[in-house]
Parts: sequence; C-alpha cells; structure tokens
Amino acid sequence: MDKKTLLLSLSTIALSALCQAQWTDLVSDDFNSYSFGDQPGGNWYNTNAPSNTGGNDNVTNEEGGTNPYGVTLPASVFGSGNALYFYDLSDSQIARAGINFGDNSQSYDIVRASFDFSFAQLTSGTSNFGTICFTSADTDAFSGGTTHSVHISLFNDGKLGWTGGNLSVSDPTGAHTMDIVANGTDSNFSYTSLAGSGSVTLSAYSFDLYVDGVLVAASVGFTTPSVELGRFGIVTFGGTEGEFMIDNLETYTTTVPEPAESAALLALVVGLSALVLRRRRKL
Ligand SMILES: [Ca+2]
Ligand SMILES: [Ca+2]
Repeated sequence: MDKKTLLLSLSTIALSALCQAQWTDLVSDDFNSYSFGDQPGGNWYNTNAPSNTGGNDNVTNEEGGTNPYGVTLPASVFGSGNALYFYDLSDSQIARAGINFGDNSQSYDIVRASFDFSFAQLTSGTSNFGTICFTSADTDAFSGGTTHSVHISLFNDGKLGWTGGNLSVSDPTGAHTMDIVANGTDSNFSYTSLAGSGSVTLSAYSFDLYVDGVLVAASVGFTTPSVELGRFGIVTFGGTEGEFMIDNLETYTTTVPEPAESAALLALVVGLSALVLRRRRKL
C-alpha cells in the first residue's frame, strides 16, 4: 500500500467512525409496568378515559382476555409481557395515543423510533384506518398530514403506506419490527444503516423506514417540513375501523456534525495519519 492510499484509507476509516451517529436514548416503554386493561401513563397522551368507547388504546398481555370495560383484548404477539393494543370497533370512534420523545416540550433535529408492531386483527376492506406519525411536542392532531413531519399510513389489509410507496406486510397479524429515522434539519444526515453495515445518507426533512430490519423506504419527504420532531403518535380514524399493536418502543436522538466540526476532524485525522506515516518510515 503506497503512502497516499494508506493516508486516504486511514482518513476514511477515522472520519466515518467519527461522523457516524451515536444514538442517545430518549423516551422508551415496554408497557410491562402496567396492568392488563390499563392505558399507559407517564408521558403518554391518550384521547379517551380507560373505558369502552368503541375505540381506545389499552395494555394487553401474553394471554389477552376481556378488560374491565368489556372489551376483548387479543394476546400480545410479541412474547412475554405486555403490549399496547389500539382497538377501533366503531366507525365513529378513534383510538389515539402519543408520547413525547423528551421531557417537557422538547423537539429534536434527528429522531429514531424503533418498536415491535402487529396488525393484531385484520378488519375487512382496504381502507386507510390509521396513522403512525412524528409531530410537534404539543400536537394531539395525529391524523392530519399538515401537522406531521413523519406520516405512515395503516391499511385494513395489512399494508403500510407513505408518500410515494407502500408495503404489504407479509403475515400482518404476526410480530414485526419497525424503525423510523427522521432528519428534521436542512442538511443531509449520515448514519450506519440499521439494516447492517454501511452508511446511509438521509436527505433534509425526510425519513427512512425499516420493516423487519430491511430499508423499505429511503428519504421520504416530511409531509410538512416545518413540523418539529417532538412526539410519536398513533391514531385510528373516525369513519373506519382497524386494529394495531405495538411493544418495546425505544426512541433515540443524535446530532448532525457541523461543517466546521467536520473540517476540524478531517484536519486532525490528516495530521495524525501524517504522523503515523513518518513513524513508519523511520522503522
Ligand atoms: Ca412488553
Ligand atoms: Ca373508527
């Protein structure tokens, strides 16, 4: 390996290591601290009181059963422990729950949400029955795209949809994983692919979607770029029925290196590489 090649490889390796996102934990919930039939508490925002309104979000467990309000909750498909079940048994009702990524009313430039999901029980038809969204920290309008940055549609036949694409989930009532990485800045953002090795570049004001560890949608533009990344939400609509289940929600943030910071890092790496080369020559 000649000097220039070595310098270039060292710089590339060091720079990619330095510039890759280090994820910092934000809010998470495995729902295991709640009792069967509860609504999740803490930072969770819920629409309805924990009663049978025909649409709600309630904690189920590995056995399922009838909750104190007379609603049958299916068993968690995610193994042992609790999961959160969104039921919507009436056209006129909605189920809606959301949680802020951070405390207070904070928003973040970059947010990643990873969780298990299942369509729980399929409802007939192909209607768009609900949405998964990222929205601002104080928004509780989870169904309207104008209030969303990230917007992923849920369909009755077990399909996920987004601007410009969709995915029919195979075995939709089984257990699956979803990862969403959202970039709320006006610059590209690079991170190590959640699908394994390699670097992914995510465009400004857009998100990547992984299902079962596979990148199924890259750099999907935010529905409304000005909406900040403050809250994760799921809603099922009035006007349709549909069911959904999640578990093991984990959210993270990281920072985008500033151009000045990257330039300083590059200078440092080049300097160190030159030093290494000089020492090698002396051997
Ligand atoms: Ca759980
Ligand atoms: Ca409904």
